[in-house]
Amino acid sequence: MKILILGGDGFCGWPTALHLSKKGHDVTIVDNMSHRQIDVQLEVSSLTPIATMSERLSAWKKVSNKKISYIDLDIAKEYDRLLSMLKNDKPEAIIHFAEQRAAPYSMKSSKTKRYTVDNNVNATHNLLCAIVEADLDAHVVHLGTMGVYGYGWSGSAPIPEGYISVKVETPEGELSREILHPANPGSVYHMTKTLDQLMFAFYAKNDEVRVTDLHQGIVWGTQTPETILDERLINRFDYDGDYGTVLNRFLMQAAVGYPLTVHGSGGQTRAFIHIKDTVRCIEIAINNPPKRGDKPHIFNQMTEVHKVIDLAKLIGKLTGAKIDHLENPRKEADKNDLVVENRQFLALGLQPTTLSKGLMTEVEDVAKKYISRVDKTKIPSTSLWRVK
Ligand code: NAD
Ligand code: USQ
Repeated sequence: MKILILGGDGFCGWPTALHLSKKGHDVTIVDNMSHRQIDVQLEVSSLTPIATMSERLSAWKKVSNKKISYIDLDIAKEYDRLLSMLKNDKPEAIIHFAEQRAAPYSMKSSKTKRYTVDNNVNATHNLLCAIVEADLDAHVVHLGTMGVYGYGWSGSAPIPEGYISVKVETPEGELSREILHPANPGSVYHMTKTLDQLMFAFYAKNDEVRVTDLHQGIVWGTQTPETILDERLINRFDYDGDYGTVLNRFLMQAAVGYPLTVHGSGGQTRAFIHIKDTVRCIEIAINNPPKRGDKPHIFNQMTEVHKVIDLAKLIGKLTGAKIDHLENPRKEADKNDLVVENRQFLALGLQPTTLSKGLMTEVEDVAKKYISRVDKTKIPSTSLWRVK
């Protein structure tokens, strides 16, 4: 299959590009390198030494004898180039990772809030609009987030996969409807993902664009069977206070002897998935496309649910790391219940990589190996949800 990977230089996009290329697909990466530019702006770098795109692609050619193409394009700003690319390349599937994805970065200042909205909303809308203008029947697979549902809205009731059944009282009697689960974003970044959902619903209804929206939990881990083949293929590992996500941050903090940075009590319960499973889920999604005229297919892309404090205690037990309870920089519930439906991926054959199988590998093979690259001053989360 001819596949475009928007955001294919990123943490989820790069291993996905390699996996799909290995499976024999004709892969083209599109990325404007904005995450690498934000690294420079924030004076942070990936814990792992990530190679340039041309080094990455030539290393892949060498180890696999397969070619991945690369186009440097800003999909939020360069509509005409995006349109010509779709008309010329005619991809059958388009995997859309190309958004600003850090909640703390999105809450840092009015500049980063506005950048996140401009970038993410325009990226998604330009893509949908260009697919229609190019008269292309490509399947869009978008990386959404579990955070669109919010936390605690429905108590301990399981979060369904995208849609919820409601009953409405009318003078003529009760009506039953299936609607998008109410959106309850916890950051400007998460808000952009709830806006994406409405754009998908509209373009699926109006133009019969085929969309699968993957509501993904927090991704942990670094390597996949392909990124491990050569050091120049290594995946990125963000550990800084803006882009680092909780479990990978704890693993790296344990390796350098930094007390684990639990926000508040750590009663926040979140959904998780290993990067190896992210890549497999995307392959499953492209192999099971919606039909024209279907409403967007929504899958909850997660495999496990944990409380932040339980993760910290588990890592503390395995490594001897101490735990620090910090004042929470975010505005979020101090504790919440979370039960998530993920039957669709399991039914389609996903076999989850569990925490118990991967935690220590990550500490030993990644965090400890690149310990000399750590800048401990970049660990604290300084982005505040409340304006002082
Ligand atoms: P990432 O920042 O590492 O990758 C995103 C890539 O998109 C970057 O390489 C960036 O340069 C590129 N990009 C951003 N805006 C662009 C634009 N306008 N034009 C072209 N390229 C652009 O992030 P990631 O962790 O790989 O996340 C990928 C997607 O998955 C995001 O949409 C994110 O919301 C979603 N997601 C990530 C996680 C996670 O834990 N990492 C969890 C759930 C959902
Ligand atoms: N947290 C800590 N200590 C830390 C970092 C985070 O206690 O050092 C807490 C946060 O306060 C929060 C939870 O851990 O309660 C998760 O934070 P996170 O940074 O790991 O995840 P989040 O900000 O939600 O964002 C990440 C990705 C985002 C994706 C989302 C999936 O950056 O792209 O959409 O996970 S989800 O959380 O399911 O919405």
